[in-house]
Amino acid sequence: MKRRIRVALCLGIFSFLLLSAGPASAHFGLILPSDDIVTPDDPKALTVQAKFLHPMEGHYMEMEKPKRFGFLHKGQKTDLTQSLQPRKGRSEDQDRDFTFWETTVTLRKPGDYLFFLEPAPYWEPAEDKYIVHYTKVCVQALGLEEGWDTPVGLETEIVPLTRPYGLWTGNVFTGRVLLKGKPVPHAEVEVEYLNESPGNPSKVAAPSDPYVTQVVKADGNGVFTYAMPRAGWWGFAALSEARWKLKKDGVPKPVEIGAVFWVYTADMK
Ligand SMILES: [Cu+2]
Repeated sequence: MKRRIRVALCLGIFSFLLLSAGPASAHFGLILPSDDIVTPDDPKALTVQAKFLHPMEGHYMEMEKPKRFGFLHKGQKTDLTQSLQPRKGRSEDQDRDFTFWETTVTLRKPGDYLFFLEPAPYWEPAEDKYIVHYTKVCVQALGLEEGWDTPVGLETEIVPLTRPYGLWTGNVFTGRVLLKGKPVPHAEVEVEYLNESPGNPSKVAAPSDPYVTQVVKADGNGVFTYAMPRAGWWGFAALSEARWKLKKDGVPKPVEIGAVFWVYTADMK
């Protein structure tokens, strides 16, 4: 609870609003592919964007070039960090541009592509700490459904127990939270809707602050479940404090490490 109030302060500072006017919301790393499924008759190049934001509010943070960005396919990692290009965006209610990162990749081989991202540490003055969100998304390619349940081996990550593509609105997403490869019992997982999801007809307004970020807790084995009530992209973030610190002006500061996973849901029509 405390943490979410501080996040509200961060938003206030960064949107140059009155501190008390900042809505409660959480930070999320985001990997946004132009498609979550690439079909054999449509093997087009995929645009993949990396962003750092408050998804429900549509507030974007300035993002430095990620430390590491790539995908895992059939047990092999491909590094795409050097292919990332900086892009500028502007969200409706912010009077400044923000930087995000983009690349294009053509998925030529069948199987699941687990895209992953390790960002540069983000300094959050309102919370007096750094934030590092290890982020993942799965793109299914050319008909072979294999690989989505493989851990990438990140410092912390969510490993899906639900196949993370081809999901209908209303489906549940179940995942396991890992820290250094081990389950995190009773991890707290924050869930947010990407209000600017492609295909989302109208922005969702939160009736009050608790609606912005949904919160679920994992069980004793680090397993959590959430049912997604709307078509679009949904982000899941499990947060831990790192054992290590990073220095800010020579002073060691705590580091929030997040395991973030994104899934897309479509309406049954
Ligand atoms: Cu922020």
